[in-house]
Amino acid sequence: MSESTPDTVVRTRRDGPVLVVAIDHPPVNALGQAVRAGLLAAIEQAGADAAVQALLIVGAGRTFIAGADIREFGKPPQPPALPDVCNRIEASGKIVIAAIHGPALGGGLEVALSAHYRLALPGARLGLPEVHLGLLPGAGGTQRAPRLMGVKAAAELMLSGRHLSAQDALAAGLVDRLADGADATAAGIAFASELLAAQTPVRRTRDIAIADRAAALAALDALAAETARQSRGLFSPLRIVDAVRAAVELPFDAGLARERALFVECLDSPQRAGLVHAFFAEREVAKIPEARAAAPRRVERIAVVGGGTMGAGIAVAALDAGLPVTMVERDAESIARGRANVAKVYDGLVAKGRLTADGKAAVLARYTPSTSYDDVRDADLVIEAVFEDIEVKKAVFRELDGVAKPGAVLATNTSYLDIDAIAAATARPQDVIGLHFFSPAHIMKLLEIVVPAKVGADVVATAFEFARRLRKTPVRAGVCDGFIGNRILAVYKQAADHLMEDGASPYEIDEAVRGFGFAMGPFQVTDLAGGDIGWATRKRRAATRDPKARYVEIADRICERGWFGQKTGRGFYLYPNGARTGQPDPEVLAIVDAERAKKGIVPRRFSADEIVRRYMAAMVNEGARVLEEGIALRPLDIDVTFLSGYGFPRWRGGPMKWADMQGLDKVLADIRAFAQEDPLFWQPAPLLEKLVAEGRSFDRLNRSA
Ligand code: 3H9
Repeated sequence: MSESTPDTVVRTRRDGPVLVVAIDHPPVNALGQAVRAGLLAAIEQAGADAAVQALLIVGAGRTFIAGADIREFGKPPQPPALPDVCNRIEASGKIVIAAIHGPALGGGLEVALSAHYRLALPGARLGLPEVHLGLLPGAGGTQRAPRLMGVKAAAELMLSGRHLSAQDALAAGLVDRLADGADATAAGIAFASELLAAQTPVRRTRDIAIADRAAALAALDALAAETARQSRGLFSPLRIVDAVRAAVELPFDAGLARERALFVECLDSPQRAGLVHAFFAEREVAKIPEARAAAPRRVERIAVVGGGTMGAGIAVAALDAGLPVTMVERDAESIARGRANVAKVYDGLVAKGRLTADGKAAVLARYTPSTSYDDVRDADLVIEAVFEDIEVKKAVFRELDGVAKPGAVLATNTSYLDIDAIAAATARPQDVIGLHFFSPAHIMKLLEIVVPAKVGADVVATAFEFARRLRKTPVRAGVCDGFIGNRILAVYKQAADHLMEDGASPYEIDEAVRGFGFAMGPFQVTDLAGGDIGWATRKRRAATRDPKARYVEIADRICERGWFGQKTGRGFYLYPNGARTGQPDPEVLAIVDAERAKKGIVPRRFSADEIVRRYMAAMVNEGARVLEEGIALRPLDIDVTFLSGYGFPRWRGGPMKWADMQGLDKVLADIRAFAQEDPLFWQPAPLLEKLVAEGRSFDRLNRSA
């Protein structure tokens, strides 16, 4: 991108009286400095050339313009600024037309709104998604969109960040005309010729008056109240409402100035840094060495072994991606349950009116239940999702080894177990990989792709390609107990248990963690997942646990009573009459007190801030260990794991980005202070100490990987 010059990224050519201005800046025609300069030069060129009567702006490739160049945010601004370019386009004395054939997003749509006329082709997608990056439209979008589509509709478009189709954009008033086909230049020239023939004058969006200001302001008040309730600490949504309010209350230029001031506030906010990090990290995760080294194998048919909640969720995810799925269970009763688990998902969609009965039948026609392993013969990929027990899994893989065709990828959905050992149960360890889905598997975005020692690079590449087809977010992980996510979870969960035993109630801990931005606290998560799951893991680990390590027994006491959370009506919380939201339980507090007394612990108070600092320090410290052991390739892989699978607040960018923004020295200082009480649990990770000593950040490791 750095070699781009204005004349290479913005090309102009004359077609009769029309100057065609084509933005050609792969991959997505983002409005970097050279593109902005090129657009400005094109406007000047048109103004100076008497033969030019109209300008047509088009985008080369699949995109019209994807918006401002996100990589430039946080760096010193380089002129010309986008708002100035947009104002200059609008001020043109010759008519300007934008012909949109693909995504016109953010600044890209703002360029189009500055044009005098807009044409959309079938592939067009129009939106102002800046809110997802912690921003607001900063090149006139908050002032021009309300003038074209109405104040309420414009504010809702910006607050949701959603994209409009060509049809919807026409109905909303954002475009003037639809055209068929995919050739925006030809359609645009035809439209321009028509406008010129009719001697259509320039039509500037800024000159459109906003109708019924009182109603518009009332609508904005209602939106502001709703946004304040729903945006859970997000910074930019309320500023969006303020900027749109300026469009109603102020003259156009004063409105632009207000928009600019609010945009800069958002640009400078740590939330913007976190959200932009998340945007790029989610795209970087798929860039792994194996994908560069090998081509994926073909996957046309898949088989799932196991029809429980996980197996059914995986089957649905694959069916939704258009793949035929065979599900194998050991007997008629189990396969009937598996089939019911799959059908239940589609019945739910039919009940909500999101799928027709015919649509359901069409999907289920691709689903084949079976009680015979012979039916996996044709599968290109087999995913095992049976009971979480190493001997059971090995037996399944031995069986698969006997029937699967040569070259089939054999995947296990284990969340903790040793995949090298599972692979060794077959004569083809090069084909065995981990695909760790998260429950519910057809909804959760995260897919940990776990890479055992002997697996072939092409199998890893196949798994990433499969994730892409399923529209999952894949993260590459190495083999260890819990891989990236559950391994780190186990450690910060222990920090939460220590806090509980030392004096904070589970309810205070959950509240502090929610205050940080997580959707749920750790004890709510335990209740939702089922306390018995963690209990089984703790029992499994009991034999290998360091006898000197601190072990909190409170959760065991709760499980011993059969209180496994929501599904049993009580866990850490009470769920009377099947309630989904729990209530604090005085009996749980009594159990906590009794356990403290047993160990002679005198409870002390923890502020919400201290709870969060301990919780996060444990997460970051274990994250650093996961990195130095090579379980995660880069810090960003840990960030994406937590953003897409563990409810980590997106605007904080992920745990490692959060640590960078705090300052790694501060996080390390906390760990050292906590180590005064428990030096075994709070041993600083050597990588964290090294980075602090060298004055480096996790982000530096992202860039050097
Ligand atoms: C804005 O406009 C602010 C203004 O209001 C005010 C300014 C003053 N910049 O997603 P993909 C890269 S804020 C730089 O995989 P797809 C992306 O990282 C902006 N780079 O493709 C990837 O790079 P790589 C508002 C960008 O086909 C490559 O392009 N706009 C940008 O699945 C391909 O991306 C948005 O928020 C960018 N703006 O989807 C739109 N966009 O190959 C953000 C993408 O090295 N973009 N890249 O990994 C999108 O939503 C999708 O990229 C898009 C294409 C739908 C366009």
